[in-house]
Amino acid sequence: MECQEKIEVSVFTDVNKELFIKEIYPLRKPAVLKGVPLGPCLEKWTVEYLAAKGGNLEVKVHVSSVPQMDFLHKNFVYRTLPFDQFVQRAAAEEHEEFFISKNESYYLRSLGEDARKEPADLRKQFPELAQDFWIPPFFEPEQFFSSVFRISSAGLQLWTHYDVMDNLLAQVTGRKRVVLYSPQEALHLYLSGDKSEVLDVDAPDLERYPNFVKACRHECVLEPGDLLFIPALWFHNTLALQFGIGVNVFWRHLPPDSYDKKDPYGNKDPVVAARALQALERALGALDELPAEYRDFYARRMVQRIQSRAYSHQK
Ligand SMILES: O=C(O)CCC(=O)C(=O)O
Repeated sequence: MECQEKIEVSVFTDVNKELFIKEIYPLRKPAVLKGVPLGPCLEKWTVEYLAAKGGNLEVKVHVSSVPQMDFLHKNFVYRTLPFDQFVQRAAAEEHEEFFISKNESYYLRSLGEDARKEPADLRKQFPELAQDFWIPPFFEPEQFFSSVFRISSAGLQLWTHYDVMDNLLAQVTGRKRVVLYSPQEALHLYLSGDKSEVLDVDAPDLERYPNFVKACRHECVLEPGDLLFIPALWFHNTLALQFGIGVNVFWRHLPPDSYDKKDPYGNKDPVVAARALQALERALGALDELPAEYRDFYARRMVQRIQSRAYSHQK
């Protein structure tokens, strides 16, 4: 059935650690948190200041001729720029120097020193700027996984995806719309790995993706100083309404051994889930040995078994 309602993400004001841990975190639902002290970044992080303090560290950025970035069909290129130049370009609408076109859009998701091994940590890659951003003390220090710059041109829209860590997305400057879908909507989002194939969440191609209308949309607009709690596995799609600077902090919700050790992005499925998915592929390979009529019958039985044994929600 089509989902009729658009659900506004709940907003909590004057959130402190106790309120977060007792009232918000256990719900495992997204929440906008207002009034959490984020440090001097809120006043200081102008383009000029960021360029001066961030220096000329080389950063790998996404560059696209259209603002709606599509990871699955790769409508963007990766380019390297000194951080100071990148910030200046991302803040401008037209560029004298460009890679593809003078109106190209930019997006930075900062990376660790060795991007294939190490998660991003502002304190290591941008020590001077990191002092200006106070990580909210809503989890134990040993649960910390990464802190990531998210800097986007105005209009930049990032594809719908999920991460496997709990996440606080801090909006430091600029406004950003975020659309979210609960993990129970997975069957309606046409997933390819951790990403949805439905690129345009506002005008989806319903001939290709008819079940998308069944997915209930949660939505909020983040203002500078807001934090968005995105629980692990919640799908999110962001749209920068203005040039904006964000930082997101991922932390481990599950015991440390649950996570893939070689996952600098925080988006690889937990080891046990990855094992289950591999076992499913093996089971599907076994079904391939049957004639179509039998394969169909046993596949339906497997679906039913999975539903009755492992689903904890009806949707
Ligand atoms: O804010 C953005 O641009 C994307 C944020 C995001 O994907 C995340 O925090 O996981």
